[in-house]
Amino acid sequence: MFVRSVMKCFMLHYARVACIMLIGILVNIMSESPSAQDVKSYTIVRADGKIAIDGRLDEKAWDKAAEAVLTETNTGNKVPKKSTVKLLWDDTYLYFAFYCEDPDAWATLEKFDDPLWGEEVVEVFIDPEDKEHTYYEIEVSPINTVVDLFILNAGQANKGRFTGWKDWNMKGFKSGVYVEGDGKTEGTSDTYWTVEMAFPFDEIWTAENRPPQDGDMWRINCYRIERGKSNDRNDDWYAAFNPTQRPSFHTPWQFGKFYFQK
Ligand SMILES: [Ca+2]
Ligand SMILES: [Ca+2]
Ligand SMILES: [Ca+2]
Ligand SMILES: [Ca+2]
Repeated sequence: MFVRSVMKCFMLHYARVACIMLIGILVNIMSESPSAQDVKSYTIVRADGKIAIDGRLDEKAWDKAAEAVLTETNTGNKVPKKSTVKLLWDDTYLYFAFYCEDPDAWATLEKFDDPLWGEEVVEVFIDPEDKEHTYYEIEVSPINTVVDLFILNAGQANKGRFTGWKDWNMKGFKSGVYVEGDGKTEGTSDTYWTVEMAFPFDEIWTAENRPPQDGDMWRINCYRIERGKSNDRNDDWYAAFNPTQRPSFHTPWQFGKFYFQK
């Protein structure tokens, strides 16, 4: 009886020690490599036929592309209005198609390289190297104003501090916007706006292969900023392909994984 209870005591003790060790290992994994957590992935298929970059997503080629739903940037929760993105590629371009359901699209900034992030916009961040320190940022507004930057990011250990090189321009970049409604004027009754973008592979300097090879993976995130009324910041919301889990889009360690498929 005594032996059995001593054995039981030992077993309980070791079970407890094993449990504490396991928790310790888990805490270590979580604190040492938070970037190892899974991010969303997407397979980019080839475009069959030509895509006219006019903002209208009526090419047959777009039917083949998977539709990814953008969710709230911090939390990954559903956003109030349908917000989606699709991608395709051919030997010359990487294509994006955004759909933004919007009861009132508006924009005031009209000059190339204006700071569009203060208004309604869709954005694409591309890090082909997967090193989380440099990436291309391009934004397009409902009136097809464009701003492009090359970003240097200090990385997760430095809280994603970054600086943007705005004088850099992506030569040959094309975009088109279609608005069901009035994308310029605030206060109108609109339905949605759609955006097409074409990134020439020749300008993506940091990519190992241009065009990419079958199976190549690039880190990319796609965003939408919805600002409701221009004089009220309380109705703003932010959507992302992969949630950044903080109030910043500049989190290259949270970009999605996009695979090129031939
Ligand atoms: Ca089109
Ligand atoms: Ca809007
Ligand atoms: Ca409007
Ligand atoms: Ca620029």
